[in-house]
Amino acid sequence: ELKLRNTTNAELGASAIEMKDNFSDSKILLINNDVVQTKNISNILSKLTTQIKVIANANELNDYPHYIPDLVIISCELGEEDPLRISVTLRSSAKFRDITLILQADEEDTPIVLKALELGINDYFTYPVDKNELLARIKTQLRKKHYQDNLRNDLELTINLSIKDGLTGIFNRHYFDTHIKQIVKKANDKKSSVCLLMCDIDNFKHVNDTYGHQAGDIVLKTIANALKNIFRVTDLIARYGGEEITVLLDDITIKDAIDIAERARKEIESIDFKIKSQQNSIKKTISIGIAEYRVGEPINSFIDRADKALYKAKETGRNKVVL
Ligand code: GH3
Ligand code: MG
Ligand code: MG
Ligand code: MG
Repeated sequence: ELKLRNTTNAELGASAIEMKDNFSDSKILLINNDVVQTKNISNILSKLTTQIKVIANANELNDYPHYIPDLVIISCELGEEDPLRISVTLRSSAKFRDITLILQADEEDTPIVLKALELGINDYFTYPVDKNELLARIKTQLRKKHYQDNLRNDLELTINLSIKDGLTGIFNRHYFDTHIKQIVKKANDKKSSVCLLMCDIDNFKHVNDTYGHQAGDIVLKTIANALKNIFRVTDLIARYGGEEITVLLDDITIKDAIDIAERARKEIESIDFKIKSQQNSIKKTISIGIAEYRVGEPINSFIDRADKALYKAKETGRNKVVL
């Protein structure tokens, strides 16, 4: 039921609190070279958070490469620098695109304010500013930002859960099945070269049987992680089955695929796996079967050839790469 007329101030306040009323984790940046103004604004905003940073010009942001504020207040009087240009630059950068932008204007700055609002700035205020008005505006924006951040995080988490394997963090079988279809279609359309690596941990059962299933999990995780570091970000690494990991390499010659598979094999061989209950670390190896996609070939047959190559690697002694 929507009660518009009878809502008391107390009720309004309560619903605001439900949204977010603690802003101590919010980071606010002032881009302003006027010491009196920044002191005054910081003073007002210190009611909300202690995390207030002041810089005199936008370039100073480069001095803090890991700093990402939630909200930026950009002064209209920055001398050389154009506040609108700063706003657009921040918005269009991957790092700062989600931050809230507030313009601090003068009474006579109306044309800039209009332009800024058109360019996607979130809000503005005119200086000198009423303390309560400024607090109300900033709180509203920080609440909105908080809400959007949560929404985005939930969405990312959901997407992540549906395409990634929970134990290893690499892509899951479902994602692999979907992705290989696209890559093979591309290979057929553009005649680009695609290779598939089918990797399997050698004598993995022995780890489980000797040190327990949890130790096995750690070995599997470590190997998946090592593989992630070896291949390019564009290569698709997926958990195909229990301890089988596939790597789909797009736009690569078979020679390069063999080279990188060999590097992966050596890298795994060099790892000292730490097992909780054991004093000494243990060694593990992987075997890799490779297949190069043949134009027109069904996906099943492509995977099957990589599988057969893996089987041959196992049959002929393990810890090797076989084409
Ligand atoms: P091979 O060299 O022939 O591959 O020997 P292997 O022991 O690795 O082969 P096999 O396929 O017989 O055993 C694979 C084992 O991997 C069996 C299964 O219990 C174990 N396994 C599969 N998934 C997981 C997992 O998520 N965690 C752990 N700890 N073990 C797993
Ligand atoms: Mg002025
Ligand atoms: Mg195995
Ligand atoms: Mg296996």
